[in-house]
Amino acid sequence: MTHRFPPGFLWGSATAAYQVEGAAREGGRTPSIWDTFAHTPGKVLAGDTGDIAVDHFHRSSEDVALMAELGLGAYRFSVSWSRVQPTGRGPALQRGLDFYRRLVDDLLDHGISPMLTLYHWDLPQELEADIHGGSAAGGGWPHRDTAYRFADYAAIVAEALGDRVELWTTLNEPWCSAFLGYASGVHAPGHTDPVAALRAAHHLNLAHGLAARTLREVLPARADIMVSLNPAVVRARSSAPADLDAQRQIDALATRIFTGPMLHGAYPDDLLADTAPLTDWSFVHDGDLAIAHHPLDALGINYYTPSLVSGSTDNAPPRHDGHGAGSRSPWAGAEHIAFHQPPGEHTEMGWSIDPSGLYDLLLRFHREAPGLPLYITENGAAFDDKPDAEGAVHDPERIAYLRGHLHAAHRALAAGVDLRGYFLWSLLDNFEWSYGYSKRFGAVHVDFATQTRTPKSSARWYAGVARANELPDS
Ligand code: IFM
Repeated sequence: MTHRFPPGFLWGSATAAYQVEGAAREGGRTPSIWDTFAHTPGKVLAGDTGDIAVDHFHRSSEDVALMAELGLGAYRFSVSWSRVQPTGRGPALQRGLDFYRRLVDDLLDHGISPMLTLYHWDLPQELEADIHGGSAAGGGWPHRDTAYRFADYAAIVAEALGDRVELWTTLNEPWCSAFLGYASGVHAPGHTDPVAALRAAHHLNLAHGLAARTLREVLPARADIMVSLNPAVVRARSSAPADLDAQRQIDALATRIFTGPMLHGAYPDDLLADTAPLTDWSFVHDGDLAIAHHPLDALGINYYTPSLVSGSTDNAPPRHDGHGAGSRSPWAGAEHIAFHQPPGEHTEMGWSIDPSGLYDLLLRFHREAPGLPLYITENGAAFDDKPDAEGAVHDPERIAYLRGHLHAAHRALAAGVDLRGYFLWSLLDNFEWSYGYSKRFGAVHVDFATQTRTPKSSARWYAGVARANELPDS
């Protein structure tokens, strides 16, 4: 049986600005919440920061040439908001926009389609510290005005690059921005307030809708507007009512809190009931949900691993993902729910390897949003990859991971899912947030001391799949 993909299927790789660019203080860029967080002692493993990262800002031509050599058809990158609009409000900084224009032109010259993400977690620090709005939660995403600032920023980027970028993503994984940033504290800005996290989630939904509306006004009709979510695949440890209820609750907090407004124009009733002891949701204003429900041209899905939950904590303490002293549960109002390690193999992140979760997600959204094309905007794995004596990097575990997940994607296509592309996370080893440089997700190895790039065997394998538009039998 052959595993051919449809003609025109997009094979790409992905990165994000703070994880790869470096050049943190160049060209007028101001700090984002991640610069501040990473420079706060104890927040990131080994005190690592994105100051230099993998120097993509200076090496983007080399990196684009590498993508071309690998035969990749698309590159998903994010724009650093504080590089193009330093204070998060007011005029654009042309020098910042010029960097992205050069990157996009370089990609197009090499026949690589750019997919641009407006927000991959690096809010300008000035907006986090904003006191103008007078919100009890201070600035940042718990503060309503941030959503409007985001729409203005979207207009700046769309006006600068709308003539040459056709694939636009508003937010990347807003769950992480809201719940890891404001409830568990393992991500910037490092707050541990569950109500702030729920407010942040709502303002991210609003920001997405406002930005999608702006993009639709500014961009040519051919441009596709989407959002990249990390919907959870939540499995119950047993069919006991308490475990099934835990599964429902986490699904609401992880996934339906975003897909409700974005795809259906409403928050799920069970989410509102579960969180009623914390908030009355009065921060949702009339008309917000209609804005969040802006029509989309596609949906981006990021998938790595499933979760296994139970409703009682008698056998396992709740497990919170992420490094960081003083972190709490990200699950606002559901802190009692226990997360268990699923059986079987796992990656260097401790994440279990289960391609069936990807299949399940693709089928879920195929059914839930009929007619909406899907992209896998992130999928990949961290392993402890090391160069051998000859300098080559062999990563058979990553090849096996990719093969399994691409088989799952192919199965979903065969079941009728309108899947348009796959973006491997990540092109390069990079700054893995609170884990610093300790986790390598790249198909291309980076020596962080010299910035030397070495394609791993998985990069060559993936290049072969992309060129053939087909999965090899073995
Ligand atoms: O590195 C991250 C990325 O920034 C967002 N999605 C998950 C990846 C792996 O943790």
